[in-house]
Amino acid sequence: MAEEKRYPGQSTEVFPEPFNKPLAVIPTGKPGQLAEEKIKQFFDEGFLVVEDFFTPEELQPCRDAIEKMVDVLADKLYKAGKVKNLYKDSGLFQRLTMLEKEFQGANILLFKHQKMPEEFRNLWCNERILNLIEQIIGPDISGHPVWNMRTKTPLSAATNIPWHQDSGYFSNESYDHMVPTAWIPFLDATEENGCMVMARYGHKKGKVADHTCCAANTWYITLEEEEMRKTLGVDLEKDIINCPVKYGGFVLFHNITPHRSLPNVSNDIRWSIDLRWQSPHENWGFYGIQEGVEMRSSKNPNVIQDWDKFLSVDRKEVWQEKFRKQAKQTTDPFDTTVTGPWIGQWKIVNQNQHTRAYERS
Ligand SMILES: O=C(O)CCC(=O)C(=O)O
Ligand SMILES: [Fe+2]
Repeated sequence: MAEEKRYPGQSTEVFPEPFNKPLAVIPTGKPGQLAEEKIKQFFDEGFLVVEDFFTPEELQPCRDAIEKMVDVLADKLYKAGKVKNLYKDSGLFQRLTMLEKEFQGANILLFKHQKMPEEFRNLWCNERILNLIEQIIGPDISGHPVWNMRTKTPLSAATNIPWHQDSGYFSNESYDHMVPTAWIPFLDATEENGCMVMARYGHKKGKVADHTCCAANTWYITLEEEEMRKTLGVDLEKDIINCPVKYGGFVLFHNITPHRSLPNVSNDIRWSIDLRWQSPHENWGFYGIQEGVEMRSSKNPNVIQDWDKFLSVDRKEVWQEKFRKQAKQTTDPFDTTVTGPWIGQWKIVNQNQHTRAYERS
C-alpha cells in the first residue's frame, strides 16, 4: 500500500487521560475557584463559559492599555504618511476600524507587533484566576508563551479564525498535556460581534487531528469539519456550541478543544485576549522560541514572576527571523505578512503571501 505523505504535525498518538479527568482531587474554596461540578463539566465537555469573574475595575486597565497601543500605532501610521487622520476622537471600539479603512492591515500590525503590557500581565497572574487554573493543572503553574490580543475589526477577513485545535499551532511535544486557555473579551462577546464557538466533546479522544494551511488570505491553519467529524467524532449537528459571554466573563478551553470564532458583523471591534498556562514540568511546545513564566510553585509560596526574562524575547520577531525567507522584508514596520513555525507543520493547500514567506528552518 502506498504510504500517504506525512506532515510534521500529524500524529497517530492519542492522550485521552490528561484531557478527560483531573490529575487529582479538585481543590475548592479559594477565591475564584469554581464548584467541583463546573470543573468536571470542563473536563467532560472540553470547555466552560465562566460568567461574572472579573470586575469592571479589574478589566478597565486592560482596555486603557489597548487604547494606548492603538494610539501608538495611529501615530506611527500618521508619521509614515499611511493615514491622513489620527482619529483621536474615535473610541476604543471604533478607532482601529477607522485606521484600517485608510490602511488595510492596521489590525494585523497591531496583532503582529504587540508586546505584553503590564496590565495584561496582571490579569494573567491574577490570584483568583490562578486559583481556578490550579483546579485544572495543579499547584505548579506557569504562563504559556503563546498569548494573543485579538484585533477583530468588523468584517475583517484577517481575523476570521477557522476551526482548529491550538495544539495544531504548537510542536508535537505539547500534544500530551493540558494547556488551559482563558479567552477574555473586553466587551460583551456576542454572536454578532464574533464570539467563540466550541466543538463539544471534540477532545475526548485526546487526539490532534490533521490540519491544513493556510485559510484564505491568512496565516491560520484549518481543521476541516469533515476531519473533525471523522477523526475526533464530533457530532456537527448537536455539539457545535456558540459561546457568547458578557464583559467580565471568559471562555475556558484547552489545546485539544476544537474551536473557531464567528465573523464580526457588528459595528464594534471585538477586542479579546487569550491567555494560557501549563505545568512548568511539561514541554512548552513552542519550537524552542520561548519558555513560559513561572507563576506558582508547590515548593515556593512566594514566586515572583521574572518578567524581564520573559519580555526579553520578542517571540514574533524570533519566529519571523527564524521562519522567514527574506529577512530583510521583516524590517518594514508596515509589512502585514505573518509567518510562523506552524506553517511547516501541515499540508499547504492554499498558497498566499504568508505561506510564500515561510521557510522551513
Ligand atoms: O479570538 C478569536 O477569534 C480566536 C481565538 C482562539 O483561537 C484562541 O484563543 O485560541
Ligand atoms: Fe485557538
